[in-house]
Amino acid sequence: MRPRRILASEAASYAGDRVRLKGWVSRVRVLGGIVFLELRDRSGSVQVVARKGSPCFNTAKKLGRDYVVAVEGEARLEERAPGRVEIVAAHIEVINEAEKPLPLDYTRSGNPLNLRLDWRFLDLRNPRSQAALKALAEAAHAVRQYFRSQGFLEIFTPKIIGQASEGGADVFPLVYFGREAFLAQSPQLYKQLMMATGVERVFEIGVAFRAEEHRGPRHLCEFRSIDYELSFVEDHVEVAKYAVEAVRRAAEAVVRGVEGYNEVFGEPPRIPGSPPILSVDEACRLIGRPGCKMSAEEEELLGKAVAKEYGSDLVVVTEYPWSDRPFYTMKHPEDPSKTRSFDIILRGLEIASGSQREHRYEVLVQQLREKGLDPSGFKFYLDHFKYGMPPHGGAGIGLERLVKQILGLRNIREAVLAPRDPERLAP
Ligand code: AMO
Repeated sequence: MRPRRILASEAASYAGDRVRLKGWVSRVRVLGGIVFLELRDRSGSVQVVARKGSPCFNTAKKLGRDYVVAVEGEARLEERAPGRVEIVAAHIEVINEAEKPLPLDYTRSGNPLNLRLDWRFLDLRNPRSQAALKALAEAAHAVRQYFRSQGFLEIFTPKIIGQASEGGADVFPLVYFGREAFLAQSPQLYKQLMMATGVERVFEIGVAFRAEEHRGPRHLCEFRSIDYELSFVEDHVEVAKYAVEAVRRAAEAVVRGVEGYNEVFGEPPRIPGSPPILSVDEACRLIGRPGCKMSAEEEELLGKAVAKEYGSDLVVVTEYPWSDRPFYTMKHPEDPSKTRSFDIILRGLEIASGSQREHRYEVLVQQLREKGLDPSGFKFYLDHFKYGMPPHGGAGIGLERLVKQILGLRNIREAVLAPRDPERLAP
């Protein structure tokens, strides 16, 4: 009978048994009559030793880094070995070789990001790089659980659509059987239309496309957006509470789920039970720039000021000017130059944006016109506002931005499997 196949992390619990492992050689050292190998698999690494005289000694000596191998031998507790266990190899099979040198030495830190992204699937052999994928998965899972626990229905909206959901700019056009269509910038119109159905609460974790020319560390042309929408809201502050709680749950899940979070990524973000909520005007005064627009630089300044003043890494900024917000945003009842809107700034970067929506048909048509958009292009959306649309609101949280900020990464491209930006279409 063939010995049981185990994972590297399980070796200690099989001490004394003959076992089989499959994985990659991450290190080879030949010390006199012994070859020490480090064997890596999805669970971690274990030391493998091949002694002179063993039938696999010669094979072991010829192995190179990143060879794919199968090792059979006895698991043995050994004080001097990392993890206090090693596999004494009796048989080593080379499953596949790896050319030398690798185009990316993924074990090093400090590789240029572009090279890392060119060789993303070698880069992802590095546990720190992989941690970002784990963080994405943990954050998405926690957010999904949170919204479900609050009675939100998960929906899946189309990504090929007939009109620019966020208004004119930054759309990727495509030809759809001879007709003009676009890749969805957001599920905005559809999540709002779901409010007409009576479901009252929906969310989606889906892809969003933006043809933005930005090449900086915060923008992608394709990102994942966590969207939610709910009916019968009183105002935008009520809406924001769901985003804050989703962000908190995501951060907690990442810290819990990413192995060695603190050693690798440092202190987790501080998100108090009731984080500060400041109007744009108040936020601008706090950073000593009265009347500012909350540019990216001003968001950074605000992040620092709020951390100092409130001991919080998260701040909700409200009441953005009408001129800066999309047509569907409800204007402020007391001052129509402002809106019932908010952004969430985590560690000095906008990670979410939302509002109470305009649900009154005539006002909405008027707002489209004010933004220079043609209401006839939005007929399928607008018409539903005539037949019993409740007051509602919602927000979109950028998943990659969220993970970037939770991990403290410098560039959003590190927080995505295969980034799409104006230059990059491969891998
Ligand atoms: P907005 O356009 O602000 O709002 O987007 C919501 C959130 O999505 C993220 N995001 C991006 N992430 C990476 N690259 C980009 N190019 C990019 N653009 C946006 C950000 C941002 O806060 N429909 C509204 C949301 C709503 O009101 O419900 C919307 O899309 O984290």
